[in-house]
Parts: sequence; structure tokens; C-alpha cells
Amino acid sequence: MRLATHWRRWAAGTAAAVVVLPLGWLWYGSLLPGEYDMAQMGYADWGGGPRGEHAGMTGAHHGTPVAELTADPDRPAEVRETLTVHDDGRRITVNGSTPGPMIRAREGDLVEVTLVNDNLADGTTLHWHGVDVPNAVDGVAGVTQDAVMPGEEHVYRFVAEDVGTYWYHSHQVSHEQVQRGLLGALVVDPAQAAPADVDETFLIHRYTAAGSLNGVEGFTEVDAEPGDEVRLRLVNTENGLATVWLPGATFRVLAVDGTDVNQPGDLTEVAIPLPAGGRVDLGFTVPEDGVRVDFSGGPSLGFAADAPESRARPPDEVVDLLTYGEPEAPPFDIEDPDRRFEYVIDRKPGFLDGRPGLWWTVNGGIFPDVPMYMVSEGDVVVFEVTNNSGDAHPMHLHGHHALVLSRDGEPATGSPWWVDSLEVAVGETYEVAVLADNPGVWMDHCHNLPHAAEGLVAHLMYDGVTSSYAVGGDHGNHPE
Ligand SMILES: [Cu+2]
Repeated sequence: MRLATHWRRWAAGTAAAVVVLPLGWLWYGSLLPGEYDMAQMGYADWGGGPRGEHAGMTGAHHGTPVAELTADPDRPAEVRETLTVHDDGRRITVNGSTPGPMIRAREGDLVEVTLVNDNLADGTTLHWHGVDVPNAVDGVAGVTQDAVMPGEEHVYRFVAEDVGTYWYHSHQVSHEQVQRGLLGALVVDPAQAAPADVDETFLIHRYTAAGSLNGVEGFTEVDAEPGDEVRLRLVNTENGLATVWLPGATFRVLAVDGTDVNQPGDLTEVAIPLPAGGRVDLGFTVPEDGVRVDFSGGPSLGFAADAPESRARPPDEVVDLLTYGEPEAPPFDIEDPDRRFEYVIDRKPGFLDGRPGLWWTVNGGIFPDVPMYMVSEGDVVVFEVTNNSGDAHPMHLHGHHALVLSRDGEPATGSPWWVDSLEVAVGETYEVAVLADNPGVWMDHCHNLPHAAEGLVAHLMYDGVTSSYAVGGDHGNHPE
């Protein structure tokens, strides 16, 4: 009897050890050091124990520091703004409001923005979403700068070469700061082009459960007359897909993620899905009885139209940008890419910095065991992005425009479809091509920002570039 009890205890103890010891090892091995250099991840061979202990984190390779990848420091700015961010306990405002002021530039202008952190205890940054800025001003805490602490300032300078509709937002603790309002629009007008009669920009955002347009829930009347040509710029600053529809109206999708669509055709009774982080510019002529624009989450717009008595449901059909518009030759050779990368998104149980959970994986690894996609300047790079994770992901590559080549093996046949924010639905595979023409270390992450905070982050990094910053550390850099 005694022997049997001992035996049982020994067996139970051994069984527990068999389970617990490897789990403990996985847990221990997942711990991130207090500070780590993102740029070293491409070279690091993580050993056991807290990450980075064995990784030789300090200055192991040579190259141009990220901080030196700037616009011409001697060129005076055409557009100058100061943006002061303030936490009022409920929302984060920019110059006293959220959304913050729109920054409007003309193609070729040098834009200089001074960020002032009034009182954001976590620190903050500004990221220029969709604009191919020099890497030093990409605004990612711990990768391209240190978080700007209360009382500090930081200057961003870039030439507005990319015409179109963009936005700015925090990239420090971004899953909180963006949702609470640290965001605004950035529009770059072409050097020469006649403006539309009505040119309006709306940021779609959920401060609460209800959707809002430029901070206004419900109906917004836009100043317009029948016969006006309208350019309606829409920015989805939420974490999920937004749906937009224009009941009964004829319209065109003029631009996607800032880039004009080639020969866009007329559309009626189709919904427009807008990924998190993404933008569309819609064009229409206001008819006699006006135009109404409806949005998922509740808000709506009226152009010479009254508030709807009851909101229409979105049309079943959606515009498919894979086939919309007319094709055009791409500006670089996509037939024979220099590099092909896989970006496979999935989920698995494990530890993220010591926390157990069901975490996102990239190519099978939980952050930071994810690829550092290494490229050389001038490379044509094809990414195959596959989503096996059971949830949709709006994928956002910094510093580059990506050209969609195919979806689930079906080639793109419409207008060149350039994206920086691409919705990859459950089970989908997209092939996109990128010209590596902007040296630096660039995030390539999910713009459902809580997902990014849960590790759905990888980086594109150029040969010959070294980071100047570290995640964690004295500055508390936490980009997601
Ligand atoms: Cu995601």
C-alpha cells in the first residue's frame, strides 16, 4: 500500500515535470530583454534564456544608422506645422481636437512638423501612414526614433513626393493612442491639377462603439450643390474593415491608398470595403436630388441631401480592385524578382514575452521569432502573404507602395492596384511586388493595432543600414 502510494506520487511528479519543465523552458525563452535592437533581429541567433542575452546586441555590424536617413537638412520647408498632443484623461487631442488638424501640402513641398508632447506619460511619436518618407522620420518608437516624452519635442521633415490622401498617427503604444484620438489627415495635392468643386476629407473612427466621421457621430451635411464635381477622401483609422456605400448614386473610385486608379469606371449599387489604415478617394457629380454616403458603424454624409430617414443596408456586391479600371505597365520588372518572401500568418499556443496565450505567428514563429526580410537597394521583391489564422488582417508595409499581383492565384487585371494597407481575409493569399528604393528598417505589420500588440509584426530591412534605437530601454519604446 505504502509502496503503491509512493509509486503514484513519483509517477505524478514525473508526469508534471515532463509537462512543466519544457513549458518553463518555452516561457523562459520567450522573455524579451529590457531593451533590444530591432535591427539586430536579422542577425541574431537567439540562445536559450531571456532573449538577447546571447544575441550580441551591441554594434555587431556596420552601416548607415537609421537616424542619418533624412531629407536634405539644409532645404527650407514650404509647409510648417506644430502639433501639440495632450491627454485629457478621456481622449488624446492634437492642437486641442481629435482628429487633429489636416496637413495639406503640394507635391514637392518640404513638410516640417514639430511634435510637442504636452503630457502623454507613455511618450509618443508621429507616423506618416502611406507616405514613403525617409526612414529617420517614419515615427516608429524603438525602430526609427525614441518616444517623445512629456515636455519634449521632435521634428519630422520629408518631401511630399507622394500625391494623394494619407494620415498621421502615433506609433508609440499605438493600439491605445490611435484609438483614443492621436490621428489626423495628410493630403498632398498634385503640382498641377484643377481642384474639384468640392474636396472633402473624412476620417472614419470609433472613439466609442459608434462610428464617427471627423469625430461626429450620425449625419453630417456637406456644403455642396447639384452639379458639383466632388472628390471625397475617406481614411479608415479604425482597427477593422469599414464599409462605405452610396445608395442609388453613380460614382467612381478615383484613388486607393493615395494612388490614382487608371481609368476608373462608373459604379452603382456596390459597396466599398476599406481596410484599417486604408484610404479611398471617391468621385461623383452631385445630382438634383443629392448624394448620400453611408458607413458601417452608423455615420453618414449628405451632399445636397437630407439626413436619411432610415439607413439603407449596404449592397451585397462589393467593388473588386483586382479587376477595376484599366491595366498599365508596371514601373519595374515584376517577371523576374530579385527576392521572393513568404509571409504566412497563423496562430498557435505559446508564450509572448512570458505571457501564455494563443498568439499570431509569422512563418510559424511567435514574435520576435519572425522573419527579418533582408533586401538590397534596387531589389524587386515579391511577397506572398497567406492568412491561415482564422481572422482577417489589414497588412501595412511602411515606407513603400506595394503593387498587388494576384489574389488566390488569380492575376490582377484591372488598374495597377497600389496599396500600403491590404485586407487579407481568412484563407486568402496575395502576391504583392515592392521596389526596394527607400533604405531603412521598415515595419510590415497588421494595422488591426491590438493584433500588432499581440505580435503580428515583422520588418523589412536593407543591407548596410543599422538601427540607432532600441525597443524597451530607458525611453520605454513600445511601437505597438
Ligand atoms: Cu491582424
